[in-house]
Amino acid sequence: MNVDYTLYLATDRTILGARSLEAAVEEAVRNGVTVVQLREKACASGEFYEIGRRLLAVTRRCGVPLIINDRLDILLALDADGLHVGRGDLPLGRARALTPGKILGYSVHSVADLRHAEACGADYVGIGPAFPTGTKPDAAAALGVAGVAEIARAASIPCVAIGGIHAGNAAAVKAAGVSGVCVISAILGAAEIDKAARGLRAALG
Ligand code: TZP
Ligand code: MG
Repeated sequence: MNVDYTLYLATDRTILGARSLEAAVEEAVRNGVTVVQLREKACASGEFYEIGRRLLAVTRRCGVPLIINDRLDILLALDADGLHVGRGDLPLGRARALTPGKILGYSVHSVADLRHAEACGADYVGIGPAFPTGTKPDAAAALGVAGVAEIARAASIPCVAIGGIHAGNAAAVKAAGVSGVCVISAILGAAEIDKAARGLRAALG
């Protein structure tokens, strides 16, 4: 599958307040988001499936891929477009074997992690955290633009940078050689989601 990673939105309902996730994601996609990841950390399986079902209707209608964080069972049950795993999740090689024809992403923090992703047949990697972030309390130390660039330079598969990225630093991160940037709070935490997505797209060129 040919994926446009330019502006990758991962979800977190906890920062959305009273707004519906589907409405927020649709607004973001209509204003420049090119790929969506359903990432819900505190969610029972039935609820995860139900949110995914509603979100998939949105992403299908808008023509962007929906990637599921961590949960292979939910990906398969929904027949969504991809799976994203990290260290400590399902082993990447097993995830690859079980997701033929789907997008498979892996979170990396080093060139060694990247090599593992490539060896296992991942389609892309998420490099992070680029900058300090309050969204992922257990995130490793920030890599900075130079750290992101070092991994991106070594990569033979598409890379997206994640962590603390917003319209003010997105251009510098993109210049590090990534295919795109992944954000949570810069879009879902914004008072005006349409403007936030457009601002990021403008910064990314
Ligand atoms: N992985 C590394 S940093 C991060 C994840 C999931 C959180 C990114 O959230 P934000 O709000 O875009 O900094
Ligand atoms: Mg994970």
